[in-house]
Amino acid sequence: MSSDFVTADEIRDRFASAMSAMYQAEVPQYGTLLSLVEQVNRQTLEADPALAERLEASGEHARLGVERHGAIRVGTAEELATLRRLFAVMGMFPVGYYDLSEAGVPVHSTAFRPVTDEALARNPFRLFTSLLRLELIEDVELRTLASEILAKRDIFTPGVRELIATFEQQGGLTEEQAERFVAEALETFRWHQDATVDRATYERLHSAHRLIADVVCFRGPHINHLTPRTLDIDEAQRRMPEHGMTPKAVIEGPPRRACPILLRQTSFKALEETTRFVGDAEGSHTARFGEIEQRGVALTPKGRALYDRLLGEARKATQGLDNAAHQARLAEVFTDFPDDETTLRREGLAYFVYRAVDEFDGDASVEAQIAAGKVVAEPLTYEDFLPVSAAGIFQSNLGGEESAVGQGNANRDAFEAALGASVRDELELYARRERESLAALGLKR
Ligand code: OOG
Ligand code: NI
Repeated sequence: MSSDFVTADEIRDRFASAMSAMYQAEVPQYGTLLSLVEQVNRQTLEADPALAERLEASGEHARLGVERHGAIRVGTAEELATLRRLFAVMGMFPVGYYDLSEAGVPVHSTAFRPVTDEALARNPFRLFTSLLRLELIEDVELRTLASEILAKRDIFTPGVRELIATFEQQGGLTEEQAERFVAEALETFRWHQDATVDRATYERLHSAHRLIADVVCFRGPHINHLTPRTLDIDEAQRRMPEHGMTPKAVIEGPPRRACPILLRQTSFKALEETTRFVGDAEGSHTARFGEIEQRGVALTPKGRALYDRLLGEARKATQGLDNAAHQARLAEVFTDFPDDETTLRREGLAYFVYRAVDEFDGDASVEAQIAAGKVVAEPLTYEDFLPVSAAGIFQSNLGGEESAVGQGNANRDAFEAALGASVRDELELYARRERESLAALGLKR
């Protein structure tokens, strides 16, 4: 009797809010960040009623206050594959493949997230999930040591393992099971002050790469940040220091635009935290940080190619600049990117969904109906991540160190083998949503 089951959307919504509460208790600055973003969003909407109206109409306004993404890093294929099953309970599926070895970070990643319009509108909670690539560690002895340590831990509670299996057998969870599931699942992402290794081992792994120590030496994949969505990242970044947060040097991603594209992100530095090692030695570890993001329209492959080309050009010219100069230079380079919705749409640079605002018949061309005021095109929000930005965030929180760990070593097949499934193509998801919105209206482009 499927009607007795709690929906996946409901479980995800409860889990996201439990995760947010846990992170607020663990990292008080995150609470400060949330109120700052809330304040900026409120003021942005007050100052721009047209934006407010539009977010209301598209259903984005309702999700704004609950919208977060988080990030975790795991060490083994079994951990990743079990996470895939765990997230499926909450209607979150692996979307996209990100190769971070390109930037000297020995991981590859995907994002677990909801994929349908309804699910995204309800709560788009996403988790950027990275798998450590031990094969990129050159020192064989160290590699063996790391995998032996990882083999000894279980990052899941027996309870959550049981409930995942129950979900897979029943096709859903009852109210009582859902409640237990949220509580048990949360345990996996909790911060543990106690390391699983002695201090010498930690230091050995740490000196190979900070990230290796972070993944290998603890009992679980502590959530390392939770990111609220702001409507004005420049303003939020500007106000961070007033609230005791030191933002990273530059905002990642595209520059400020009239029609925001993709994703802009900034973070504040990780906190130094006391860690207790096996044998009782004390030390410190930087694991958690804060991040905010502003989301814009999803780009088509053509739009994305233009974005990547311009970002590459700007990169050469922005090395070492402070944020103001960096943004100014970026804005100059990006004048080659159209910045009005009509052009973005007509040139096939961005994805839109189409909605009828009045009855219409006759002409099946979408342009004709838009011109007649019968149909509106709304930009589809980008729900994913950007590898160059992610690398910048990783680096900022790894103390800015660059290392030569196996650069340019994408291996999607190995990632999918570990995951036990293939990742969905994010572009195909946007294209389908656009196509279906047109089909529902019986229109052609
Ligand atoms: C993930 C960094 C990437 C983002 O928003 O691009 C990321 C990590 O540090 O584990 O969160
Ligand atoms: Ni992030």
